[in-house]
Amino acid sequence: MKTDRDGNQLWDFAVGTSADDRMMGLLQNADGTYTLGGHSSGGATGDKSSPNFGNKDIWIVQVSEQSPLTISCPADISVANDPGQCAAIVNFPPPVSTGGKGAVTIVCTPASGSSFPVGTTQVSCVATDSDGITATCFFAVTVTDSTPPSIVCPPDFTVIAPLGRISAVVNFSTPSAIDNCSIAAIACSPVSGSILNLGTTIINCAAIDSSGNTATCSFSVVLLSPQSAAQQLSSALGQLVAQQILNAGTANALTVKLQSAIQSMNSGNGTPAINQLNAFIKGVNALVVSGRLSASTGQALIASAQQIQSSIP
Ligand SMILES: [Ca+2]
Repeated sequence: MKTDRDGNQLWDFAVGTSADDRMMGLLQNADGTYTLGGHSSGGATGDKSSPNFGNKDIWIVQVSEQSPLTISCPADISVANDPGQCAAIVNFPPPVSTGGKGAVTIVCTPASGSSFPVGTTQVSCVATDSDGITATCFFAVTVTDSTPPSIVCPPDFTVIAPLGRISAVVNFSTPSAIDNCSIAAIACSPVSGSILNLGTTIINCAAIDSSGNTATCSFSVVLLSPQSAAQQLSSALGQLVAQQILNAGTANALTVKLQSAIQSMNSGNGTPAINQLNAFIKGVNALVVSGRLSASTGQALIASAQQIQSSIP
């Protein structure tokens, strides 16, 4: 220990082993350091790295009154992620060091300006003086994912309920979702495979990322009775007339077949309805073959009629 003339402590310093160590003399050197001489009966313990060579080994120790090396880290940092990244480039002020001998270098790991992943990263900073003495401090960099996912719902669609039913099981594909980090869950309400009633049902879907940010989308499912589907097909024929793609007489011959099918279905007679829809399909085919209807338009009408047929048990 060194004190000033008034007995105030200026610094203290301890060196020794776990055994009996004694300081026998002290010299102040011209460079401000001190040389301590003494003997020790201790082995390789404490500050001594060599084994004991006899009863009392001579020690010569040089100490300086250099103030101890300290390092002070910046405060913890919290930032949002960089756009589109599950990370952020974070710059932080350099730590401040005091004391030590000679030039002091400070190295932080990770360095300022590094890309920090979402989450909390511990940064360690080490100050090293010219004697190789080090001091270390730590602080935390927390990057928060504030970017919600992107979600895309399936397109709206129409399905036909089984003849005579007011509801049906409806399946649909899961929405697609992407995120700058990762998607934790995608869910829809009602879920795919639910029993939906006739009419329009809005399906609401949401994606949540691993940080709890959410995105939503919705789509509609229209559940038609086969009669309603046949009526829509009948309306489609009317539009073809309005667009002068079909003449009224030709369209009417097809409409009559659809109306017969509707009446049969209203009476709960499935087989005649299937036959009347077959007659409709045959009529459309004849128009395509004779070139009075394009193949694509004809195929669309036939596909609709077949869809209605498939809903008749
Ligand atoms: Ca995100």
